[in-house]
Amino acid sequence: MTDNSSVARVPGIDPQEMQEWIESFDAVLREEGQEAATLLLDRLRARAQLLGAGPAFTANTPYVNTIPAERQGVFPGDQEIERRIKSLIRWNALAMVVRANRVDHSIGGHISTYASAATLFEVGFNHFFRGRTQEFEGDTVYLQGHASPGVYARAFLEGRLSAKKLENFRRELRPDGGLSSYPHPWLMPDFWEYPTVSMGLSPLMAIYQARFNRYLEDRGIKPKTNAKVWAFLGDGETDEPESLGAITLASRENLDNLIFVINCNLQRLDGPVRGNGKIVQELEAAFRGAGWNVIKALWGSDWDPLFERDVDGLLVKRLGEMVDGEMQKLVVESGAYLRQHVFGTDPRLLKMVKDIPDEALRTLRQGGHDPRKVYAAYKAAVEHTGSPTVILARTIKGYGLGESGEGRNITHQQKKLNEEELREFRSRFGIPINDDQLADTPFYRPPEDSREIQYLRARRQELGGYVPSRKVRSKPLVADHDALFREFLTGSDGREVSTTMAFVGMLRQMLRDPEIGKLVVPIVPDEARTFGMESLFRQVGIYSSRGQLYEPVDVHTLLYYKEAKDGQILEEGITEAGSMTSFIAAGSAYATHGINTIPFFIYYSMFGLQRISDFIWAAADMRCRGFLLGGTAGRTTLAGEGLQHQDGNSHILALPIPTLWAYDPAFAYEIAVIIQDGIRRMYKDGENIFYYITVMNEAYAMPPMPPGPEIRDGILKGMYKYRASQNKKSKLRAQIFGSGAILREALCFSMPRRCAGRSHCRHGLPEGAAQSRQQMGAAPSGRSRDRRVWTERRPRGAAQLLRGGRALHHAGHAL
Ligand SMILES: Cc1ncc(C[n+]2csc(CCOP(=O)(O)OP(=O)(O)O)c2C)c(N)n1
Ligand SMILES: [Mg+2]
Repeated sequence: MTDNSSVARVPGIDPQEMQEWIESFDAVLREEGQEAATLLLDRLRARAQLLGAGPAFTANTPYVNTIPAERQGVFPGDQEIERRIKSLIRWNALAMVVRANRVDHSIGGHISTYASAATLFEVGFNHFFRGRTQEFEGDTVYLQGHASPGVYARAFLEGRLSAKKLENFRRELRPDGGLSSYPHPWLMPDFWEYPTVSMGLSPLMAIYQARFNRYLEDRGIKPKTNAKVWAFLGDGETDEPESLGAITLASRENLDNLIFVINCNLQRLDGPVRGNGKIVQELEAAFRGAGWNVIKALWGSDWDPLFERDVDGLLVKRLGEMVDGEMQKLVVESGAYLRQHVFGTDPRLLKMVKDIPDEALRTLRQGGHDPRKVYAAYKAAVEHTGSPTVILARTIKGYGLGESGEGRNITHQQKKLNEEELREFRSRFGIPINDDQLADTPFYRPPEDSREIQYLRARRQELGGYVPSRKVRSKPLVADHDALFREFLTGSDGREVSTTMAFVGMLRQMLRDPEIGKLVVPIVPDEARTFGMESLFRQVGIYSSRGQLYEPVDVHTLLYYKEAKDGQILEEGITEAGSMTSFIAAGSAYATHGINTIPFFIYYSMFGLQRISDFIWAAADMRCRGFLLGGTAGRTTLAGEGLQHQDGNSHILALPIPTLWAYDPAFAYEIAVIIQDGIRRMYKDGENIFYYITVMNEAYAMPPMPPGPEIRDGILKGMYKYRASQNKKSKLRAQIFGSGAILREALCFSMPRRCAGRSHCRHGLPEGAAQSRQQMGAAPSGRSRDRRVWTERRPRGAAQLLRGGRALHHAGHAL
């Protein structure tokens, strides 16, 4: 029973009546349960709407924990020992950065991100993140990159990293090796799986990874599991457009295998994320609006008794109206300040905290620093079905750094602590290091048989091994796939086709192959028709987790838009960034899942390296494999389209990426040689490289591959002699180079007399094509060859779609 006097007055409502409403609701909740109470509210809301008195729209819930104390359940771990382990990790993470910066003050590193994320990480490591074992594929965890010192410090306690490695943080080239600044699978291939430090990439990668996991399951390529994809993000990071850019895809696809944890310390690098607003509420509205399950973990257990006393919601209201700038101030101020500024606005609030001393008020914990609240949120997230979950956890940036950084605007760049500050930190977290050792700031690892180490190891063993940990588990392919590409080496018999069409022909062949057919993952951002790929819709289907719930408008045509639950094409819609993260998921599946999926991502070349290069770098860092195809490349004949088809720079942008093999072919046989060799290098020999191949829309006759063993080699190296000069008399010698779109111009120049009109120029055409073909052992022309490799053999009626490069050419103009 509530005391009538404590009910806040609502203007125009009799307090007695208000009291009765609250009591009735409490009774329904108590006796009928939460579901009934929610239904009652829904019903009332609907009724109010009907009578024209509907409540104003709000996508927010009050500024309190989503999971009330009475429903949070029991924390299953040993809280005291976990706190000690966490303290040791905090110390070693801090020591790593402080020591490195003593040697060289330009080394950098971060202390305060991990300081705020420690509990969020530790509850995951001790209770949730499952390692990859023979029996279970394991969870995928994207860890906030700037918190890497904490991950290294944990691995040190786990016995996975030596003190020497920690010593050489950010100095990987030291004699005994070191540790990369951030999660970097290229530099630490046995440790890191996912590069996360370029902010905004990992949320998008996580969404498409979770969707790709479902794709593999729906296509029967991997067994269905309850593995989760976790992504730990900063609240400032959510300002990156990529961070929230695909959240509706995650809910649309019901990705309940996906969990975001957003570390809401209210600060970014320079200052508050939303000084004049509330980032938690803003994110809640965005995610709820997008259909996510939102769990707020804002307040620690110390706050529970206060909320219990807050029957009329005064405290909740007060916390809801304070902007983040004020909230941040509370962290650095005294308990008296907090009493005055939070509770001093209403005598009834002051009454609530009258028995709590200032010091206890000051140290009231945030939800993200309370393992019980974090555990409850994670448990609810992993048990939730039907939609992805985001956990918004309130923390303090630089937690534990006291005067030297806690909650302060400078904290992000804090890398040095003086002896006094180190002493305070040491004492606060109970690290067994003497005062006289502080100047040296040594790492500390308790003995192997200590309770801490035993506990930590036991927890990881129970959860299937260490995380993060990268292991390549796929088996190499065996076939050489000669037969798939042979037809493309022999030219098109004078038929005019584009290199795009040639590539699509190869893709079609590969999709039919018994070894690699099911492993091929075609990815398109709404350009399949432009590239003449629509016949693949029918051949292998477009992936849709729901199958096809409607009769497509073109169902009566042969090439109808076929969506299927086991469809193979990832038709991503207009998102090159999203498509690229699908590429990353598929291109790294050889390590993540032990499955050699081979992605072919084809897009307008102008919207690739120029637009989403950071993702392409991330793919390189992740040791991704696969093929990027830059379509309509090279200053095409689609000039009327403006700059979207005037790519002359993507190869320049490809150049600096060390593992990206970029080619600008002009002839089908070149593409065939490159792709076949690429599959061998990546999936048979296990090289961690990927390919960028530009393909064009211009149609011309494809010559056969010139004879000679050096040609194949030359193509792969990037240069070979296509033709010698026919002018034998000239004293002067010229070497004319060309590739891709300019190659046919180069061929004109190589003629004794330059041709007058390029559009009708035939100099690019091979001479003695039949002869070359015979020399190569291919079927001579005249004998009927199977033309399906160039364009799909189709029944009459679809002829206009068959016209290879030309059809493509016209389609391009129509866009
Ligand atoms: C794309 C990108 N831009 C800028 C940075 C530089 N940077 C590193 S950390 C940081 C602030 C991070 O703030 P937040 O996301 O809130 O994480 P916190 O450290 O507060 O947990 C910035 C701007 C970056 N790493 N990536
Ligand atoms: Mg932050």
